[in-house]
Amino acid sequence: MMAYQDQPAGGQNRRLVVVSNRLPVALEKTGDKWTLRPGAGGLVTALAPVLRERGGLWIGWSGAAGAGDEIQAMLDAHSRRAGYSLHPIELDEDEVGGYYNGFSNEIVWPLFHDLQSRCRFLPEYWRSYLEVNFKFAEEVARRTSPEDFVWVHDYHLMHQAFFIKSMGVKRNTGFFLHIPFPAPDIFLKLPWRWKLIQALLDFDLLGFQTMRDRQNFILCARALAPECRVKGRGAVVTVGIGQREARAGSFPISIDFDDFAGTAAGDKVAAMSLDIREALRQRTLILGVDRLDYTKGIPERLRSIRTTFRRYPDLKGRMTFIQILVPSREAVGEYQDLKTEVEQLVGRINGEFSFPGWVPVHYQYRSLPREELMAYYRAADMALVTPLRDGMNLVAKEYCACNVLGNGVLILSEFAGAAAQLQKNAYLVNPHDLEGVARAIHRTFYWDNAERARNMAGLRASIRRQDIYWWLDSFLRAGLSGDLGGFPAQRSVCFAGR
Ligand code: ADQ
Repeated sequence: MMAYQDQPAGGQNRRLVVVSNRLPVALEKTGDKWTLRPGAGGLVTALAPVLRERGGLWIGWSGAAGAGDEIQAMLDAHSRRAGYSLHPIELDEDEVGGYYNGFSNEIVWPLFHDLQSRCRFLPEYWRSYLEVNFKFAEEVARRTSPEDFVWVHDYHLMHQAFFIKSMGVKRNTGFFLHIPFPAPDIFLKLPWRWKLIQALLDFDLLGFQTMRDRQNFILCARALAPECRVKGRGAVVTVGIGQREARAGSFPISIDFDDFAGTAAGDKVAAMSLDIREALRQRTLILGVDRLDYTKGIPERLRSIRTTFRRYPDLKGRMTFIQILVPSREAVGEYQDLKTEVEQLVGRINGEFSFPGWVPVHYQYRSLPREELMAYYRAADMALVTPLRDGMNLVAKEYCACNVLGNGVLILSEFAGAAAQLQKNAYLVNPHDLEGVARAIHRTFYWDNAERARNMAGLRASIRRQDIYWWLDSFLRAGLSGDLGGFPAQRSVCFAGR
């Protein structure tokens, strides 16, 4: 019999409990020995002070199978240093196959990015997803008290509130979806659509990246239950079906602007950035930075670059495109095929256009150290951020924050969540429209300094104003008290044109 803490734990008022698929650390085995590397992403950096202050807890899969006591000892030592606890969930091979590789990455990931033809709707994936969600929920119930705020992250764990409730345990729960929520035409393909909508409505607060995602969620709920109620207007509304009721809002995630801008302005990054520019002989540098993923539109982007040089020969020899890809999901066949496709395209484009002293496309397949990545951002005259669909896309924001000279150009897909916030000063494109993207590159290549400076200043001001701390504060305020004073509703994106 499990012991749930249904009485408030003394002195632990409203702890923050974060639940995510992975713990914010990387565990690696070299020979017989495990090592732990703390996570360095924006989410961990932003959450760490709140977790420390409130005496928080982070629950997630350790990513390391069969390590047992050794891992726990390392996590305990890390917890003491970090000032909040890490609690690992162990998953066996079948669970990883069904819940993670299967349901999460072969169903939800493609479906929610509008790529339903890539989905494998296997019933065994669904069963495994439920079992693992139940396993997580049991730990959450066991390790938390009714006073805590339980904040669940992302599409792997959409059934947390449902299972916590079905155990008869009362918790204040919030959920943030980092990826898009699809429109009904797409979502309704999911065989377990009704169960998923109901499970999401078991959370107290649902956070989406954009108004469009929240609207899609409401449209899907209405399509399945015409009696669905929506109360209120603005940033957070209440959505209910029968006994279930959740508040739903849009909370666009961001980056630690000051940290990126400060480091990028420093001497080390400045020197590295100069080296990059000199190596390219001061040609205009256009940059793409992505995790290798089919949602990021990388082959489409390369085809747009090819179209640019075919259509606008005046740019030949004057512009270099650098594409940096961080390896991701390397064991999955589809990702290996994508890597091959990208490499073949790079080869073909360089074969078609290169001449002595100029190679149009430079390609790197590796994870870059933070300062090196910032040096590329700082050096780039233009960033080409053209996902086919993206929850937010932090690369777009990181690029602007690092553009400390204020003369860069952001060409941004209208299907990235970031477009809703940045549309005024980014050049929006449809990533499927190769000629449209080529036109955007050609036009912005000739933008004068004043136009570049005006737009970049607008982009940087907007990202600075709504940074990761603003995001965190908005979500926690909505989750803990419902107080949303001063939190404006987000605009929806205007498309580039017909
Ligand atoms: P991702 O799909 O991973 O995140 P994104 O928001 O672009 O996408 O973040 C990628 C991160 O990887 C960035 O912080 C970037 O700096 C880093 N990165 C990329 N290439 C790199 C390289 N070669 N070397 C080192 N680092 C590299 C998901 C959703 C997004 C959403 C985020 C946050 O898919 O839509 O914005 O979560 O909610």
